[in-house]
Amino acid sequence: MLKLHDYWRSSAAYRVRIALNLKGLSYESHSHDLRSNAHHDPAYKALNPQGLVPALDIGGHVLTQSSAIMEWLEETCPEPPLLPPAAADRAAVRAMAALIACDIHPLNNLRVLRELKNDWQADETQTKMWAKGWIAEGFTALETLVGQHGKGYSFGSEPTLADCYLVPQVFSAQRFGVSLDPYPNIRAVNERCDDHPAFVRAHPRHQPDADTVDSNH
Ligand SMILES: N[C@@H](CCC(=O)N[C@@H](CS)C(=O)NCC(=O)O)C(=O)O
Repeated sequence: MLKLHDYWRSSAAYRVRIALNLKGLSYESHSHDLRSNAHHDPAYKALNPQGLVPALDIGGHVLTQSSAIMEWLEETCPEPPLLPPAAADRAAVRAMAALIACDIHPLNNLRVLRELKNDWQADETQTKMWAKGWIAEGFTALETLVGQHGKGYSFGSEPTLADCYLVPQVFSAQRFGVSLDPYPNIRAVNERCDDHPAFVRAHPRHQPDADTVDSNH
């Protein structure tokens, strides 16, 4: 049985939940509450030296980094494919994924926002503006890419890895109060995914460790 080191509101873990569901793989979820720094626990750091979620225990090995985990899923469980057949198309999907994973998400991560507040005395409004600014810059480019490549989903007419990244990033953007009005292509893909059972089951509010009353902390 696959064991996912998870947290309901982690967007990197959310990506992996979507991919596992799209592949039809069952897994056990082990939650680490980021608010209480459960991910800093030495026992967890022995599994993932970065102390970040997600990590996937595949029995004998623990995989870290959501992109590496999802590539492993794609290699070991190729059906249904989450990458298109042509190499250039695969590069386009990976580029959309990297735009989110490398150029948006790390700038808005919990530890970065905590450091802005604690070490650089940024207040709530300033950290929010920081996060929203980087999301807007990334989404502006992603909007164009989805317009070029999407036919219902981010790339083509079937879910790909790009959607596994887009949907959690939209969820996170909405928590920061980003409007999707300037991004109709991104919004349409997100709405399409909202109707897909693999995405619905992976949604933070459907996770066993989710708060019953959502807070923004
Ligand atoms: N590049 C990593 C990012 C993982 C990551 O940043 N996870 C976040 C939750 S989305 C985390 O554990 N944050 C804890 C912290 O910032 O202290 C991946 O894709 O797996």
